[in-house]
This record gives sequence, C-alpha cells and structure tokens, in this order.
Amino acid sequence: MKPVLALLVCSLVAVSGQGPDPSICDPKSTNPGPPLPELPPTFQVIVEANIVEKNYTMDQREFYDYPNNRGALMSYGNGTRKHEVYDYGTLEKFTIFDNGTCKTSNMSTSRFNFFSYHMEHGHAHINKAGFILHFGADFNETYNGTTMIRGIPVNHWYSCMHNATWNSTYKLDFYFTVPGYRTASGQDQIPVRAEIRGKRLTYNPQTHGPSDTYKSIHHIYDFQGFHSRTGHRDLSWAYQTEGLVCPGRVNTKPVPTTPQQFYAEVEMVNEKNQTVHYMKEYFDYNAKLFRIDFHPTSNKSKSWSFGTVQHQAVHDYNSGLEYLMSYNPENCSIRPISNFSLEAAIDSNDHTKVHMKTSYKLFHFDDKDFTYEGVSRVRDIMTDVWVSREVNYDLPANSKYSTDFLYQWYFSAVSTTHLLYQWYFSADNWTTTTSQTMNQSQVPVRLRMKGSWKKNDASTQKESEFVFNMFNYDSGPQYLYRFDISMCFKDPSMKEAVFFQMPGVYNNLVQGDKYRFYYGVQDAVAKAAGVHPLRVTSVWHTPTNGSLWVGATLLAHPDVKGDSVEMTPQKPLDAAFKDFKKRVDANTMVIKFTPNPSRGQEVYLTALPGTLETNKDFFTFISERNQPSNTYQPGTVAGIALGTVLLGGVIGAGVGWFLWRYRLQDVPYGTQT
Ligand SMILES: *[C@@H]1O[C@H](CO)[C@@H](O)[C@H](O)[C@H]1NC(C)=O
Ligand SMILES: *[C@@H]1O[C@H](CO)[C@@H](O)[C@H](O)[C@H]1NC(C)=O
Ligand SMILES: *[C@@H]1O[C@H](CO)[C@@H](O)[C@H](O)[C@H]1NC(C)=O
Ligand SMILES: *[C@@H]1O[C@H](CO)[C@@H](O)[C@H](O)[C@H]1NC(C)=O
Ligand SMILES: *[C@@H]1O[C@H](CO)[C@@H](O)[C@H](O)[C@H]1NC(C)=O
Ligand SMILES: *[C@@H]1O[C@H](CO)[C@@H](O)[C@H](O)[C@H]1NC(C)=O
Ligand SMILES: *[C@@H]1O[C@H](CO)[C@@H](O)[C@H](O)[C@H]1NC(C)=O
Ligand SMILES: *[C@@H]1O[C@H](CO)[C@@H](O)[C@H](O)[C@H]1NC(C)=O
Ligand SMILES: *[C@@H]1O[C@H](CO)[C@@H](O)[C@H](O)[C@H]1NC(C)=O
Ligand SMILES: *[C@@H]1O[C@H](CO)[C@@H](O)[C@H](O)[C@H]1NC(C)=O
Ligand SMILES: *[C@@H]1O[C@H](CO)[C@@H](O)[C@H](O)[C@H]1NC(C)=O
Ligand SMILES: CC(=O)N[C@H]1CO[C@H](CO)[C@@H](O)[C@@H]1O
Repeated sequence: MKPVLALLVCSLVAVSGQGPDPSICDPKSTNPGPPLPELPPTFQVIVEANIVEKNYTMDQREFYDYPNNRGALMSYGNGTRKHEVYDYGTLEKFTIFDNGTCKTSNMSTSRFNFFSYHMEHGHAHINKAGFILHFGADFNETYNGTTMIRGIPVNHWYSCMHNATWNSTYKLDFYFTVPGYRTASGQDQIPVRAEIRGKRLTYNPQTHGPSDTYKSIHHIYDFQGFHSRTGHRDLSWAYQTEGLVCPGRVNTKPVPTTPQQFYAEVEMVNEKNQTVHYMKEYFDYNAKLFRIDFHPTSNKSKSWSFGTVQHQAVHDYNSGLEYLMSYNPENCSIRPISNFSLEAAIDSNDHTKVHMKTSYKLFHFDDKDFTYEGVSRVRDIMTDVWVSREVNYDLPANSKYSTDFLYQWYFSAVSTTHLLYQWYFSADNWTTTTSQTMNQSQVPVRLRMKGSWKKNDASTQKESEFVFNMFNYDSGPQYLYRFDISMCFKDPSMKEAVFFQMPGVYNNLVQGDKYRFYYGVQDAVAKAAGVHPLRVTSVWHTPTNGSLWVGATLLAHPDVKGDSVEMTPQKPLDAAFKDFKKRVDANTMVIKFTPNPSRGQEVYLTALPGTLETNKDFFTFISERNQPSNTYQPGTVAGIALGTVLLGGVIGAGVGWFLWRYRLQDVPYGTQT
C-alpha cells in the first residue's frame, strides 16, 4: 500500500490550472449518498495489493493503533518479507528484515511513511485512518450505488483527485460492505476493496519537478479480515522489535538502578546444549562479599570443583580469597578469586589483581547502548525490556577472544511490586500471623544472552544462547551469616571459641530478638578482635533466666595469599584473640544491640571482665553449664541449636546429629520437671 500512499500524499486534490483529465474522472460530481462509514481507531487487516501497471502482487498485514500512536506492517513481496514498526512517539520507523537485522529510520526526514502523521502541540501523531486511506466526507465522495465484490454486496463511493503541479488525475474507488451484511468479525460496513487509477507527469531529476511524459498507475487493494477486535489476545507483539537491536534507536527509558546488595535464585537455560542449571546468588557490594551455590553436572570441571555435588563458593574480596565448599561430601578448598568469576574483573589500574564489580557493572549497565524496546510478558509478569548488542564487551586488553552478544534484560514493569511474605505459626489453639511487606520495583525477571564467540582468529566461531530466569529476587540487606566459611576451618588450630558473660538485665529483650542480637555480637567481636566479621562465626547465647552467656568462634586467616584490590591486612588468629581478650578485660567489649523498634530501643551491653573462657569446645562448655543440677530450663538447647544453625550457617552432619541426640535426651527430663 506504500506506493498508493506516496502518491496520495503528494497529490492533494485541487481543481485549478489545466484541470483534471475528464477521461479519468470528474471532481465536480458529488453525491455523498448514504452516510459514509467511519473507520475505527484501531484495526488490523490483510491487504492484497495488485500493482497492475508493474505486474506484481504484494501481501500486507496492517496494524493501526490511533490511541497508542503507532502502526505496524508485515509485508511479503518479491519473495522477501519484512516487518515495519512505526512509532510516532519518537517518529522512528523500525524495519525488521528476515535475516534478523533491524534498521531505524527517521520519519521526519524520510519522504514517505506508510501511515503518515501530523503535529499536535509539538508532538507527532499518526493520522486518522480516513485521512490515510483518503476516504471520508473531506474527500468529496460520490456515491455510485451498490455492487458485488468477491461475492460480497458493497456500497461504492469514489473520489476524484487532481494536482496541477503534476497535472495528475486519480480516481479512487472504495467499496464497503452494505449495512447489515453479516461480516466475519460481526463489524458493520467494513472496507472490502480500494482501487486507484490515474496518471501523472513523471519526476524530472534535473529540474526536480515534473517532466513532460506521463505515467499511469492502476492499483487494486483487496481488504480481507478487517476487524478491530483484540479479544483476550495481546497484540503488542506486532508493534515490538523484541530481541532485536535497531542501531541508532532513541532510548526512551533509562535502565533501572541496581542495588548494592541482592539475592536471587537463577535458572540458567542453555538453549544450544539444552540443559538447565540452578544457582543461588548472594551479592553484597558494601561488605565486598559474593556467594554462589551451584551444582556442576559434568566431571570435566573436576579441576575447579569437587565433581557433581552441590557447591557453595564464597568470594571474600577483603582477603581476595575464594572458599569453595561442598557439604556432602564435606570438602573445602581455599584459593585466590579467579578473574573468570561472574562478579570479578581485572582491575584496570592494577592490571593483575581482581576487584569486585558493582551490580551496575554486573548487569552490564555501564554499556551505554542499552535501549528500551517496550513491554513484554514474561512468566506472566509484565516486563520492561532493554537490549544491547555487545561486541567484544569488557574483554581484557590483548585478549585473543572476540565476542558478539545480544544482551537483553527484562525487568518487572509495574512501578511497584508488592511481595508479601507471610508466615503462619499455628499450634493447637494458638495462631499467629506475621507479615512483612516489601516494596520492590523493577525486579529483574530474565536475562537473555545470544551470540557468538571465538577463542582467536584461527578458531571456529561458536554460538551460544542462554536464558537466565531470576526468582525470589531480594534487594534487601544481605546478612553475614549467608557467607559462612566456618566449614573450611575444621582444624582446631584454625579457630578459637570464646565465651563470655554479660549482665542479664536484657535477657528478655535478647531472647525475643536473638538474631538481631547475634548480628550485634558478630560485629562487636570482630571489632574487638580487629578482624573482618566474616572471621566470626557460630554465635550463640544461653537463653536462660540466669546469667547471660554469649559465645562465638574466631577463625584464622588461611595460609593462602589472596589477590584482590580490596584486600586488607589480615591479623593472625592468636593476635586477634589476644586483642579480643584485652578488650574484654578492659571492660570495653561493647555490643551494640538494635532490637526491632517495636520491641525496644538500641542498647549497649558490655562483656563482664574476667569472664572470658576459651580452650574448650562449644559442646563441652554447654554441657558443663547445663548439668541437670544446674539451672536447666527446657528450651535451652533448642534455642542454641536454632541460633547456631542460622548464624553459623550449615554446620556439619556430625554436629547436627549431636544436637539432635542431646535434645532427645533432655525431653524426658524437661517433662518430668
Ligand atoms: C501538488 O503536489 C505537490 C507535492 O508533490 C504539493 O507540494 C502541491 O502542494 C500540490 N498542489 C496542490 C495544488 O495541491
Ligand atoms: C495537463 O493535462 C491537461 C488535460 O489532460 C492537458 O490539456 C495539458 O496539456 C496538460 N499539461 C501538461 C503540462 O502536460
Ligand atoms: C505486464 O504483463 C503484460 C502481460 O504479460 C505485459 O504485456 C506488460 O508488458 C507487462 N508490464 C510490465 C511493466 O512488465
Ligand atoms: C525482486 O527479487 C529479485 C531476486 O531476489 C531481484 O533481483 C529484484 O531486483 C527484485 N525486484 C524488486 C523490484 O525489488
Ligand atoms: C539483511 O537484509 C537487509 C535487506 O535485505 C540488508 O539490507 C542487510 O544488509 C542484511 N543484513 C545482513 C547482516 O545480512
Ligand atoms: C530526525 O530528524 C530531525 C530533523 O533532521 C531531527 O530533528 C530529529 O532529532 C531526528 N530524530 C531522530 C530520532 O534522530
Ligand atoms: C470538495 O469540494 C469543495 C467544494 O467543491 C472544494 O472546495 C474542496 O476543495 C473539495 N475538497 C477536496 C479534498 O477535493
Ligand atoms: C555445550 O556443549 C558443547 C559441545 O558438547 C560443550 O563444548 C560445551 O562445554 C557445553 N557448554 C556448557 C555450558 O555446558
Ligand atoms: C563422574 O566421575 C565419577 C567417578 O570418577 C563417576 O562415578 C561418575 O559416573 C562420573 N559422572 C559423570 C556424569 O560422568
Ligand atoms: C575434596 O576435593 C578434592 C579435589 O577435588 C578431592 O581430591 C578429595 O578427594 C575431596 N575430598 C573428599 C572428602 O571428598
Ligand atoms: C480453643 O480453646 C477454647 C477454650 O479452651 C475451646 O473452647 C476451643 O474449642 C478451642 N479452639 C480450638 C480451635 O481448638
Ligand atoms: C460515474 C460512475 O462511475 N458511474 C458508474 C456507477 O456504477 C455503474 C454500475 O456499476 C456504472 O455503470 C457507472 O459508470
């Protein structure tokens, strides 16, 4: 339909000069006849365009959307297909070719565009359908009765157009179904055919004006399946360029901001190998910690893993070390963080050490070519989509690799996503509901990476396509217990348990908010010992009414040298312990405890000097403290067990078994009292 519009646009009717050719039509005759049908504000139609004078046919599926200021065409002609998207908001046209490339054109500088537009208060707007098709009262339609087209009874109108500059005369016939005719869509008076016939002077490139030779045109447009219904289906796909980069496109929405901390569960789909992997990622830029849980599926990776078992890798940039752990079987290896790690990058100033990427960099948002390409429904979630083509993105200088990837992000589009977490505790006649509402907007839902890469110029090009689906995303604080590394410090010489007493005045407050208390303990012990809080694990306390005992374990610094920019000097264990003891004895080991604001205010608790005990393991200490003759209270061990599991991370199966047995032993005793 493009040719006719081009012609129509440049041949507005004006009866003047030499006048129209009477053998084609007479512009003076007007008899509007019955009321002219109105074209709806949105519609789609399939058009078969027969360009008679040039002997070819073109098929087009047209989408018209006045309210959303856009249009789209899918056309098939001369054996090739293309998809055009017209965005009048930015006056851009995107042409998507069958070979998967997309071209951006500026409508304000191109001579013709299919739907045509006008300016409204400084903004471009697609024209009304009647104007585009040159049909309606404005065009002085003449009614010419009813006839049959393709077996359909139709009303026939025509208009006559003339342009003096080109000395052109065109007759445009329009056929609409007669009122009451049962159309397929149920819509009344829909267009069935348009036909244009006429002639004009050809263009003279020398004079940029009309030449003295005529050319005739004759086009027949058959409209099929005209309707404006969308039903339950979302037609946005027709107006989308999803998955394609259209170079030069205007970015209409900046990429989301990224948090300093986040947690996400990731489903990684390898489209080429047809495999699916699952991972959990914990990212904390403030604490310079990263953890990833994964499960290698191939024995090939033996060189960097323990085989096909569940792994947990903690990357501590404060020491430059990676703690790679598996729990079943138990295994740990400590080594410098590799620059191949997801969140690691070779430092550009230093050129050898790694540093931790910001989440902004991790998401590739330092790539300024990301452009917004509209909304899309992913996993039933409405998402905003950004895309970029990244050629040799972030490759180290002098790398022989070459990469070319399409990087496409989907973020939830709703301005705020309410994720409601609810826990229900119920025991017999007692029910409590606690809920915590968290507002998170622009949550990452999916990342798609598709492209090719080569190891070097001589190697063959490899194709890759990955989809990363992100679940349970949480940009809230990342608690340190998630980065527990105590598993790597099994050797008694690598750790030092400390136990100390505190004034029992806040027992109730501590008991009611023990995890917040544990964070305070971890922090205070680390400060007092002069080490990073990561080196303080297995925090616990005695939830009894008597004296309040608190314990923690100080970890040694492994005998492995890290290699990161953020590295800080690491104190040896004995020096850390000595410093800690000094602080306790000097009455300056102060725990800042910030309970839940609804429970109480921030308090400062000082360890009682002279109470520091050590050189015992946790269980010996507990059993000595909780002899049946002592002030044993049911619940003690259960409380410790839970606290240890939570704050100390996953403790080994042996310890779990111990606690389980210990508790069983105590149950009869507890009930007897
Ligand atoms: C004839 O068409 C030209 C564009 O090709 C246009 O600029 C001109 O205004 C038209 N003349 C009349 C009288 O409408
Ligand atoms: C324009 O068309 C009219 C009528 O068809 C004809 O008489 C006239 O000579 C034409 N003028 C030119 C410049 O071709
Ligand atoms: C179109 O086809 C007809 C009949 O086959 C032929 O006479 C005419 O020259 C063709 N026109 C063009 C422009 O190819
Ligand atoms: C139609 O396609 C053929 C073969 O692909 C090409 O040679 C020809 O130039 C095309 N014609 C037009 C008008 O695009
Ligand atoms: C894809 O097709 C279009 C139109 O045929 C062409 O202009 C473009 O160069 C092609 N691109 C590639 C990468 O083949
Ligand atoms: C399109 O061209 C016009 C005129 O040259 C210019 O003002 C406008 O910024 C261009 N638009 C885009 C999207 O490049
Ligand atoms: C319609 O007819 C009126 C009156 O003859 C005329 O003034 C007007 O320019 C015509 N409009 C078009 C689009 O031809
Ligand atoms: C995918 O399969 C290819 C060929 O079998 C293999 O070389 C490659 O390592 C696999 N990729 C992943 C991520 O498993
Ligand atoms: C991995 O290696 C172990 C022992 O070397 C073997 O039992 C197992 O079948 C291997 N698994 C795969 C997937 O090759
Ligand atoms: C721990 O991993 C190493 C290296 O993969 C392996 O040689 C060793 O057997 C593993 N130890 C256990 C207990 O599985
Ligand atoms: C709760 O306890 C009350 C009084 O003891 C009793 O009447 C009621 O049936 C109990 N409700 C449930 C759900 O057990
Ligand atoms: C002016 C005009 O086009 N009149 C036509 C109206 O329709 C009848 C029948 O289809 C034709 O014979 C006329 O020529």
